[in-house]
Amino acid sequence: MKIEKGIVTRFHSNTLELIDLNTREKITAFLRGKFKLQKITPIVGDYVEYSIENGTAKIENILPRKNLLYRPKIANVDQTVLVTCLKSPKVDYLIIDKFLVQVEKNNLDCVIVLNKVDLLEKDEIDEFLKIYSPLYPVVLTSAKKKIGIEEIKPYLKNKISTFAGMSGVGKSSLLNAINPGLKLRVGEISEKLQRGKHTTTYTELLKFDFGGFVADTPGFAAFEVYDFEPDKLQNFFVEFHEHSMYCAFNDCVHINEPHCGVKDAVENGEISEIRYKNYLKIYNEVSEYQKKTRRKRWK
Ligand SMILES: Nc1nc2c(ncn2[C@@H]2O[C@H](COP(=O)(O)OP(=O)(O)OP(=O)(O)O)[C@@H](O)[C@H]2O)c(=O)[nH]1
Ligand SMILES: [Mg+2]
Ligand SMILES: [Zn+2]
Repeated sequence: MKIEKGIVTRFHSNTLELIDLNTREKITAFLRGKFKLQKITPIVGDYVEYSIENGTAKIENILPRKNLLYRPKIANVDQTVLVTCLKSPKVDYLIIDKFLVQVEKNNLDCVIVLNKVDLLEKDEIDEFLKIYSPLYPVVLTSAKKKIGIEEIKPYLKNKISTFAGMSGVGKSSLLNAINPGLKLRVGEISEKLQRGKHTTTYTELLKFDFGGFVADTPGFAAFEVYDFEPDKLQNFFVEFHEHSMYCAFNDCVHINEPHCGVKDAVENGEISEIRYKNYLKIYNEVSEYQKKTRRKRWK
């Protein structure tokens, strides 16, 4: 029996779609009964070994995962491309920072794409760049006007990426501009609500013609996963690290403590005030969340 290697691109109840890593062919494969007994299910992004018998492909082995993301559920992700816009739908910096907390919590590399720049004034773009370009690579794009499309490609080549971001920011539109063969469905922005309509509803791994895979994930509105202690939040604000070593207290959370390196850096402009304020807001949300779940546990 010959064993081939593939990557899982989509999952149905009983069958899986694979792309063979050598031939790049699309294959539909079945799970062997042993996986059900062992309660192991492959997920999108898994590297698998499969065999073909009488024209039927069967999964033989699921290879060890490099990592596992839960929202969306996908394995072996190299990086997140955080797609955002500022207008239509309106996205504020707090939402962006919440996404970045999730990115850092999952220990993923991140590229930020600011889409719909055709709707923005220069000073709006400059403010965005001032906050985020010292922290992450930032690419400015317009899927509509085909701006910045070539600049994103090198970040995507030969990697497994997820496109994350609120519904309606233009994730599917951008992917269509990057690789027209993908032909993804694009939604409208509800005029009344100024929100996206959750056009993309399932997780699928798509193949770029120039090499690499991407999951165009459903835009998630309720992504808050605060399953960590509030004092850990500072670890997910990457620019805090180099300043926290000047804090007088080892366990400083940079809020009420005196002689705080992070607060000093906010004061002298080395850390963005907007980011710091969002830190405080998210800190309170995490604290509230933790209190609530603790109360539930005691009941
Ligand atoms: N003005 C402008 N509109 C854009 C741009 N990119 C996308 N849009 C529009 O934004 C709307 C939403 O685009 P989608 O690509 O469906 O957004 P999405 O992020 O995939 O949304 P979900 O699948 O719901 O998560 C569509 O009407 C697009 O035409 C852009 O660069 N500029
Ligand atoms: Mg979409
Ligand atoms: Zn401090």
